[in-house]
Amino acid sequence: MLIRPPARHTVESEVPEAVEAENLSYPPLALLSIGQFLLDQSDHEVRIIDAQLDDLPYEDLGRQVRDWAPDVVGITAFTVQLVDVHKTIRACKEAGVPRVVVGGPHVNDFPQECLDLPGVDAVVKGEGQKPMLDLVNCWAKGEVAKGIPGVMAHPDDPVPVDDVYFTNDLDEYPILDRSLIDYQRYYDVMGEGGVFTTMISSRGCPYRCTFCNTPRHRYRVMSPGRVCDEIAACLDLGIREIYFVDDTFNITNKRVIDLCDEIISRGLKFSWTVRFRVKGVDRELLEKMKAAGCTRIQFGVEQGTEEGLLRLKKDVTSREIEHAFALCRDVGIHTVAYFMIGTPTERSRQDVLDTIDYSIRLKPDFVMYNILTPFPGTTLYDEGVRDGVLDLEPWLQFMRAPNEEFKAQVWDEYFSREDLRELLNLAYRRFYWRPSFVLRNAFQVRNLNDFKRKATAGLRLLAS
Ligand code: B12
Ligand code: SF4
Repeated sequence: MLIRPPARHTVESEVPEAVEAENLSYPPLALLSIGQFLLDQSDHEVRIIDAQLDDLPYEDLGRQVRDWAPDVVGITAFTVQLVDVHKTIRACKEAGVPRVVVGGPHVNDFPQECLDLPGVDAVVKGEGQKPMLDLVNCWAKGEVAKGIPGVMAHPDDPVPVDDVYFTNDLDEYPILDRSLIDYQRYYDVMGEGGVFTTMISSRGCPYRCTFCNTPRHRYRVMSPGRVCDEIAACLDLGIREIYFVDDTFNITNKRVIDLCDEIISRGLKFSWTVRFRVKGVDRELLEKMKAAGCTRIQFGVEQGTEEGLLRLKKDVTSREIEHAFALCRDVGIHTVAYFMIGTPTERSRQDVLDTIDYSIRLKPDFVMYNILTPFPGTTLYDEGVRDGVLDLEPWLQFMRAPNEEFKAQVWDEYFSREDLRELLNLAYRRFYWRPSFVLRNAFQVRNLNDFKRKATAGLRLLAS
């Protein structure tokens, strides 16, 4: 049984609740990938529970686990959701589950701390498909799990902490059958209201933004043919919108163009969204993407000043940013701009207001603002510790004993947490409550459900 924990006690978030609530409507892609691999390569039975989607109370979760009585439960873990991961582990153990495995981004960063949590029998680092298969096969044969690449298991597995599993050939992963989950219930608040899913077509990113610790040396892509096979399987299920969650979709323009050519030549009709870097965006690329059905590009802009961009090692200039947004407008692809506020180079309220103004001047279709929250394991975090702004100890305590009171430290050299939240709310109001934005979106609403979703998100934002 593979479980995404409920999102009840997420570490106090750096985005307003209204935005967070809408964010949590994406499918559990990691669990789907692992479940599909197990089904493909073994006779194990698999069931996926998305306790987040249903906001499942722990008693109900425990009941479902007891009813199905799995031999092994696998849980996916984001660091910010550690309290819920912890409660999920407890619910499973109380329901009599013999073995609990935890994987996901949190484990990649803090494997030993996670293995030491009560109730955890093993952790999996890196891509979990193959390690999870080897682990459950090993347990099914009654053997002690030792020496499986990417796995650390009790008791006394001698696998070194830095041993992480990655495949060199992403095409070897089986095509995901989204009917393993309740795929019609997921949606994208910025989307067009059609049946929606997420997909991943590459792993890693070679850039070095200081706030991000995605694996740098292991950038790998799926072939266009493999990606299109999975798209075709989605279309067969009636899915019409796909969000590619690759860290950075456009590491090279050639790969994007090859994929677009394949989509066009196969006649695959759907609308899609990607996460992009600004660098390298040109008209030829955008026109090709538009022809292949791309309707939206999400850009991590983060800052509007050269100093801010340099400090975060974004490796782009504000001129390149403005050029990319102008080109998208011209070609007719919607844009989302991600910004951070409360960065080390925003030293006064005016600096943050300048960031907000810059985001409006760029004229994206949507903006997402986050308060910068440096995560341990990133270069920015190390810089904060070096400069005496951040302290690792509270994080370590949280990871060893997750508790609901923990608040992640923000970069508080110039602003208090309260100041930053106030500025964050101001940023959302300034962007979204401009008459030009409200009017444009009123005309873009496609159906009643779409209207309800957008209106609810908007009203919650206004109230925050
Ligand atoms: C899409 C995405 C989102 C989406 C949807 C997230 C979701 N719940 O599905 C949204 C926009 C909501 C989001 C929000 C956030 N995100 Co996000 N997000 C991603 C992104 C781009 C893709 C995730 C994905 O679907 N990957 C595809 C799957 C197939 O890969 P995977 O998750 O890595 O899973 C593999 C392994 O980890 C492992 N595995 C995973 N689970 C399990 C379980 C078991 C049992 C096993 C054995 C193995 C295993 O095997 C999987 C298959 O190979 C990643 C970066 C990335 N490219 O992965 C960041 C990432 C996961 N996000 C991150 C962060 C920090 C956040 C936020 C905190 C940001 C913020 N400031 O608000 C929020 C938190 C949201 C919340 N409340 O939980 C970090 C997580 C760091 C951490 N230590 O937890 C990441 C890694 C980005 C980064 N490099 O910093 N995110
Ligand atoms: S471009 Fe995106 S994924 Fe790559 S290092 Fe920067 S923030 Fe991380």
